[in-house]
Amino acid sequence: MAFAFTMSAQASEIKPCGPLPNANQLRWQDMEMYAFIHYSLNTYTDQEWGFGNEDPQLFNPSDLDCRQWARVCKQAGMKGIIFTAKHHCGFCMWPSAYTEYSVKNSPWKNGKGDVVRELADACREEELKFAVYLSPWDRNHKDYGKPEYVAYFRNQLRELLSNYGEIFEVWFDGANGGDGWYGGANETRRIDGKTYYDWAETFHMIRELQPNAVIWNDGGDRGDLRWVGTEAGNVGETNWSIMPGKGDTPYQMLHYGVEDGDVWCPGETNTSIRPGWFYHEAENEHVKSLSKLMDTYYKSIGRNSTLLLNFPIAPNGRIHPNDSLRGIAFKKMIDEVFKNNLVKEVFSPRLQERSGEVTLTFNTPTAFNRFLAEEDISQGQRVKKFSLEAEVNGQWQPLKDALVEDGDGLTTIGHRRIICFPTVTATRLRFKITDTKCEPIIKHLGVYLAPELTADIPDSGEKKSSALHIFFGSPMQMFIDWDSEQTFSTFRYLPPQNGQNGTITHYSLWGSTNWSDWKKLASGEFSNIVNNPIWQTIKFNPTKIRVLRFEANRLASGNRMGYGDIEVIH
Ligand code: FUL
Repeated sequence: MAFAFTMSAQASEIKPCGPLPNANQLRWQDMEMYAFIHYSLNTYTDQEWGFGNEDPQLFNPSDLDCRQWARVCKQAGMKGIIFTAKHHCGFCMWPSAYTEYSVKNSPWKNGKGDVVRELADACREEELKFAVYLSPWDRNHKDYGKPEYVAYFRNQLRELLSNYGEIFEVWFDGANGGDGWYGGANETRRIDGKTYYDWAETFHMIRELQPNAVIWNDGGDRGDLRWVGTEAGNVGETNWSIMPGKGDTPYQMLHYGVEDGDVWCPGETNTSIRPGWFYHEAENEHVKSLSKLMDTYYKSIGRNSTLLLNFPIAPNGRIHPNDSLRGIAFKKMIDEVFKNNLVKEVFSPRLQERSGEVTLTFNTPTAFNRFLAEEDISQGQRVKKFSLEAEVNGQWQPLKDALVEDGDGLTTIGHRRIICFPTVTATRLRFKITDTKCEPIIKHLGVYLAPELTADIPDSGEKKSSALHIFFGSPMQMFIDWDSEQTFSTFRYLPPQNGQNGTITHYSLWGSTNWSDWKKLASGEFSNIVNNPIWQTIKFNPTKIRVLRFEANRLASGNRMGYGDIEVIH
């Protein structure tokens, strides 16, 4: 195979182009994939958000093993772990000196344990980096909403950043749901997320205590990286690592970045390996399928983002085998896809000016279905648009990104861009940069043949619902949302297969395109579902929706809706 450049690649002075990443951001982006671990009292109350009054006595894992978490994450290809040191419920997983609401008042290790310490040590043993999530919202603390709480929050952050070695990222959740226990007040408290926490002061402290850490923040003061506006596991196919330095961050901005901003602020795609962030036994069969995880990989790391993949901890204190097996299979599949780069030559061209072009020539017709390109982001993000063409039987044919519905999807490259398309057998591949902010600097190209994956493997534990983004608004209300509007006409519900607890007997189904105007699609009864718990099919007029709301109006027993599987059909 040979390269042919239509533009010469000579070393001229590199001209500056927009904001540049700093050393911390570059190091962080190179981590590519790292784990989230969600573990707290919620694990023992089967909740996603604790109210703040849950009893610390519930925290008594029989077999807590942070080394198992670290080993699983390492084998799943994760380069580090971010741990929920304190979630919204306020329970601290380390014995903070500033509260009694922590592991020190739990039966685990007679109150002498420290999960943050054990995990930090385990990460070091496995050569993983370590980081902390500290929820600014605290539904336990009596002073939440007053200045005293902000001092408390900073004290806790100081403990975490001073006592556990090097921290690679500090993660602040933007959620502020309002109601909570708040020391017994049991009320709704609203704060102004932009001013209440005085982030500038907190950031200053972080820079002092952990100068190599990157800061996550989703609004107000700009951190070093940004949320991508969804927890479904994808960022926009156009993804600029650039943001305005100030002001609000609407969804579009979080999801796509901006072409002309003044700060470097790349996206981090966070999602869970199962529907919830915390462990729920009812989700054991809903661990995301391999094809769904690969889809997430292409739509995060393959779109100039990092991937923060969550592994919940089960009540016994370990990662459940379904999650660990799937995580490890995910890493094996990534290795399999990228093991043989068909671009053999060492590649270091600087495609000049605004129309750089490379033609890769294969000696014999060669099959491939993935294209990869990387910009040298230390010099900024430059490429706006490119094209790909394959020469098949002497004819040039355009390739488009199969994971994008509208257009060809060939916009922006950044740290890494991966384009997936159906297998072609071609003699040449032409990569052309068609629009760029300034002289493009491409540092790496790859062409691969990935194995085909079926979306679902029957009876292997891979569920149809694992391809959906599902979450619960309440124990009786489930939401399913998509990135864009889709037309559906059928909803299918498989009740829990291990007893009637949570089985829905009466339901209503609603659709919306904007989360505020809801159209009733259907309501009724699932007849005989208790005696015969099989798939139930609801048909409705084809309707354009972005989000579905499935409500349980009555359950056969229990007080939380359950499901074996869900399917939504066009
Ligand atoms: C969200 C939180 O409310 C969830 O519980 C979870 O921690 C997720 C990572 O961020 O905003």
